[in-house]
Amino acid sequence: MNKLSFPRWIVIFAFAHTASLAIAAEPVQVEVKLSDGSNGKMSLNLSTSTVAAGPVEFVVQNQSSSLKHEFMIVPWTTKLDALPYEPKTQQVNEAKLGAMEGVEDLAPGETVTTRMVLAKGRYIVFCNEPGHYMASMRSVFVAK
Ligand SMILES: [Cu+2]
Repeated sequence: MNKLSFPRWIVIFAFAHTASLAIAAEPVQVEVKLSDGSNGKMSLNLSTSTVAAGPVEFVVQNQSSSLKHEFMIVPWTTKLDALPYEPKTQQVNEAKLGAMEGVEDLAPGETVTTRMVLAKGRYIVFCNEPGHYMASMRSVFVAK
């Protein structure tokens, strides 16, 4: 082995290490507002519906004064209203979904920050308290 090859390898490794730290330190931040306003109309609003694939930080705020809400995210390529649904419980059947993540049961007024790494793709975000998915607490989310 010649003397130059070892130091070169160290330099390349250091660059790769620095790059990964920079990405991990600055996830994209998305604000999520869960609401059932004064007229009782439920909504799930996102500050943006498209981010770069990679680390994402969701700041999830339950703005309700009386109801629990939640924020779930699942990879989904077809229609917004086509998640597997159980009319009996009025909920999306989570057992039939694959890789779902999120925050369950936020109390009224509670804010929770959750971080995850999203692969490139199309997702649906929704609230799965009984009746809320069908009451339009759902939205398309894309990681490019
Ligand atoms: Cu809800």
